[in-house]
Amino acid sequence: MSSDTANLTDGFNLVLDALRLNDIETIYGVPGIPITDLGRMAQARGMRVIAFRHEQHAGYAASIAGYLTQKPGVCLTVSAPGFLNGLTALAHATTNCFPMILISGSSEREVVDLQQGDYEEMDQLAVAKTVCKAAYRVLHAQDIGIGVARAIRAAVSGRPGGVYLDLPAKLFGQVMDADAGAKSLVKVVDAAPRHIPAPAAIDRAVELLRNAAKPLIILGKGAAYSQADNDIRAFIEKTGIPFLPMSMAKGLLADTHPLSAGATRSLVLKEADVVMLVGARLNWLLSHGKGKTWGDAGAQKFIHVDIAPTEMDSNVGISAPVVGDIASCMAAMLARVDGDWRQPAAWSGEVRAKADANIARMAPRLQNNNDPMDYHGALGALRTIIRERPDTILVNEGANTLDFTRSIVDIYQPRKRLDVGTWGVMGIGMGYAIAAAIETGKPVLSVVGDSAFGFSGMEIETMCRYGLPICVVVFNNNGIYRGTDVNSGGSDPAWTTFVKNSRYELMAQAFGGVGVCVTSPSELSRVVTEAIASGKPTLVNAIIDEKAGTESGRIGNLNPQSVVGKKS
Ligand code: OXT
Ligand code: ADP
Ligand code: MG
Repeated sequence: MSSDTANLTDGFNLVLDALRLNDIETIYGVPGIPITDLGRMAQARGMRVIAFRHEQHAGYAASIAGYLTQKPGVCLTVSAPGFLNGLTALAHATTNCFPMILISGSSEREVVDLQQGDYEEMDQLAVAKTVCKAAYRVLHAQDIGIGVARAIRAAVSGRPGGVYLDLPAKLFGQVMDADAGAKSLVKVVDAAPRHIPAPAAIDRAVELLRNAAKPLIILGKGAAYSQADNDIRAFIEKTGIPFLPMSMAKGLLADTHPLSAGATRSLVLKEADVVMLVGARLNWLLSHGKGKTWGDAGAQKFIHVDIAPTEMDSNVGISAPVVGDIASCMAAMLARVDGDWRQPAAWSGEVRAKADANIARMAPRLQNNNDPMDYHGALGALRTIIRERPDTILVNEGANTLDFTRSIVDIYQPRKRLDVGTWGVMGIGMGYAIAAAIETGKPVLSVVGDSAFGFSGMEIETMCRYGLPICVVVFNNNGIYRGTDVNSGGSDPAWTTFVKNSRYELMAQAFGGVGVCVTSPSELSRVVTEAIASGKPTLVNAIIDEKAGTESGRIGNLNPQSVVGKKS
């Protein structure tokens, strides 16, 4: 630094100072004008900058980093097209209640607002506002501290979500006195304040549960996010109430726990008389709390534990709303479980018996060593691997690949299953796997359909470049749902199919990783075990019988049907 700039700071430095002051040390992104030097300077300071091949995957990485750490994951992009690529992930973070900040460089306000055709011109702030929890723009270097503080607080407080921070190119070069700059920074105090539930709300909920004959606790990813693992487990074990985990809440208590109703979902949803939702919304994944899934009669009473008051009564009336942060709510409820709590033994016995019968029925199918594999044989092998290495993080996307993995592969520890979430989105695979490895240092096993993989496959290079301990298993059945579709109207391939016998494993080899093709469960087991033990970035092309899947997996009922039929 020359002597005439020694007492100065600038926008570049202030942005990084503000992030570091708030313990944000990792940035996911893609470089380019006007943020390339920001990334270089972050690296020079020892921050981790994880550069992806496409902003969407950097964004998904940031979103799941937020979920895993309770700190906002940061994604950094260039203006207009880079910003738009990151925006899908920002919307995804908001929809899934993950804290994330999308920071995008933007073009010059004066030119953008007069629509004079600047480089990558776009009113990014206006576009972002529609899909995130909050959006801010900083125009002056002295406001960077406040802008970053507001973004952090908005992302993690209350219901977590995505926040957009717009930083115009000119801001980065703005200089100011270094002391004044340091003073302008804000260390956010108590970014996610506890929301203590009202005692009367706890009374109401506990009374309902105490008097229920067939109570059920549904755990959602909000419960997993809250990291109230011990109190949630203690509450369930002390009350003896069966629990049903939503997919990303699997492992909060082990799937093999005697009170787990995961293997008898339809029975418990139909029969329960009091249902307590903890960090799970009554959205499509729970059939909106009504209809056939719930036994049609609408006889259940609901207790809903959630930080968002407006979530109450969203789909059905809630008899006992408990509004607060889950850690505070569960601590308060646990304190109310006394020695004379009567556990619903007849009900939990009924649930266990049905779950055990379903598990026993599935068991023989998981042992098969068919070549080519079906989903059960392949997942039977992977299930054993996770049982032996329960600290492994499982990332999962696809249709059949998703649904079979969810029910077959048991999870034993909290926040060890990451999947497509509220939107059922394809493309989270590589971003999630990379962030999970970076943020936790644990091995990652990513089980993805061949279609799902295609959405983020180029990030295999990112995985290899950073040498991450990720094993990606592509379930290759030559297509979306199945590989057998035919186009009845011409010579083009059916639009659900891919090139048959594609050599996905070569993609890892191309970038110096390990790439292997397997056709039987025993080979799959050997190769994945080796990959996890070695920690080497690996891609396994697992050939699955192309006839084995079904249309849309378990949610085929959501496909609209034509009453008219095909017309040529
Ligand atoms: O009790 P019952 O009898 O009901 O039984 C249940 C459990 O009790 C029992 N069970 C068990 N039995 C024995 N043992 C054990 N351990 C056990 N555990 C459970 O099993 C059943 C089922 O249990 P489950 O799963 O808990 O219950 P259920 O009824 O299924 O739960 C309902 C739901 C809704 C909660 C659940 O189904 C769910 O979570 N579903 C999520 C579905 C989802 O999100 N799917 C992804 C989207 S599909 C589609 O949209 C796709 N696209 C379009 C597209 C997307 N999505 N995104 C973008 C950006 N663009 C386009 C595409 C392109 S999928 C897709 C690609 C697909 O192709 P791939 O090649 O990737 O994948 P393949 O299909 O493999 O080819
Ligand atoms: P799932 O898909 O697993 O059912 P959802 O995403 O539908 O879960 O629901 C998550 C819910 O958890 C959201 O309604 C959100 O407001 C809530 N939530 C997230 N974090 C907390 C927290 N710390 N305390 C209370 N509620 C939370
Ligand atoms: Mg497929």
